[in-house]
Amino acid sequence: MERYFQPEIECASQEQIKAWQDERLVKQVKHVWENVPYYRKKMEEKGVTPDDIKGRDDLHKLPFLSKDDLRMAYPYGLRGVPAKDCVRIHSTSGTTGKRVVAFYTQHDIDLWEDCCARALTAAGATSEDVCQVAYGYGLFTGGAGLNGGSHKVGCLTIPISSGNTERQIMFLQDLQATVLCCTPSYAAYLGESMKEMGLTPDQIPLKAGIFGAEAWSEEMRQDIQNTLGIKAYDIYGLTELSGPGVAFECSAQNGMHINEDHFIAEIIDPSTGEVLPEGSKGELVFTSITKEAFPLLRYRTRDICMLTREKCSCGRTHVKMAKPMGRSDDMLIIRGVNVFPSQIEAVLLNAGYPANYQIIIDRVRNTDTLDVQVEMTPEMFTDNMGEIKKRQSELESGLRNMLGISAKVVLVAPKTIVRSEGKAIRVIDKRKI
Ligand code: DLL
Repeated sequence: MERYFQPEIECASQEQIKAWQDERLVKQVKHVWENVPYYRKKMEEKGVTPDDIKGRDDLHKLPFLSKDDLRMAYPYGLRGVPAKDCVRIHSTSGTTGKRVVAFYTQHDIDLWEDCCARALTAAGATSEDVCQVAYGYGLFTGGAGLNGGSHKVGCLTIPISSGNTERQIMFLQDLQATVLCCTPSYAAYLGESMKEMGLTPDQIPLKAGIFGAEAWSEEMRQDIQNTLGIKAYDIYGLTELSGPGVAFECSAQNGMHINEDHFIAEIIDPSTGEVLPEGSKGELVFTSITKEAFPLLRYRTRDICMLTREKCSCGRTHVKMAKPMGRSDDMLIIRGVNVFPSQIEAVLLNAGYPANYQIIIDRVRNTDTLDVQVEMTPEMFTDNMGEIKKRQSELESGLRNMLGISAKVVLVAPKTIVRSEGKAIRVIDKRKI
């Protein structure tokens, strides 16, 4: 039986969803116009005022916001309420530039936790469950978001945070955790470590996992489901919009319902900004419609994705987003060809390799080189060089077919590639361009 945290919202009619979005968008635009001078200036430059926005159909009139705007307005420029009304911040790791700092009022946190509670409930969690939250706590949104959601559902929550793999496995066993929340790469690592310790999936009561914060393939889902003996559900979100729970997967396990009572999603052509029809692949753009402290209108996520309103078997009516296929800024241009790391991962996992790999790009005598280091599983590990060479060239031809350019594959021994407790680092680009 499908369970819902807020059935009247999650299963609302399309007319009701549109009515909420129309009304809330008008209010959100007015709030931004009155309280966020940075965005008001952008609206003025485009010649739009709140009077032009009567509902969802007018969304396209508003200017976009990008990560560059967030950096420019750092730290307080996009805040919609005074500091005295804010109760918390979260922040991105800032590896690719200035940090993004997002602010929250108590009301914002309350709605965000509802979204995470919807995700947990969709994965089958109830107050009977023990939920081990192994996303990082602190500035990262993963730990705090799922922690809050888990409380709302009434699960016994283990706020273990990321890392310390032995302790994670000890708690899974001793405290009989039934739901695990962490990044998919850490879930895969936990599965691998359990196997090494001689533990089989039936020795832990875990039944479901809520994995997100990074791209992961269907092949990786199967792998995690088998090694941990669970159902693995995807969850999506970004710090700028609140964190995890912007969208979440249901029992259908094919795409994530976007919480449309809080966010309006659009797909645009990333090069022209034109809004694309439903079912097209393009950049995901979000507009918050209920946020107080950090309202964002038409925020360009850079995530490449597709939306569908096809009826879902779970009974939820909110629009679904496909698994993001990568980020427009993840896209590598190698010898002039567009390559997404997810394409490389699909080739490796389809050929039976684990998701432990690293893509290394360099430029030698003005030509880009693409090396892929892939770990063998303990079962396939061999020191027979002939066998290794044969496997390497099989993978090389698989990659050439998928990408249209050649790549050099180096198979390495099990456990050679550094494991991640949070988001995995898959790409090392050494080119100095
Ligand atoms: O990763 C929030 C989060 C925490 C989501 C825990 C899910 C679970 P950021 O660190 O700001 O926030 O990174 C946001 O991560 O724009 C996507 O590119 C990527 N991302 C997040 N979830 C998924 C997912 C958190 N399920 C950025 N699949 C986003 C693919 C994802 N990519």
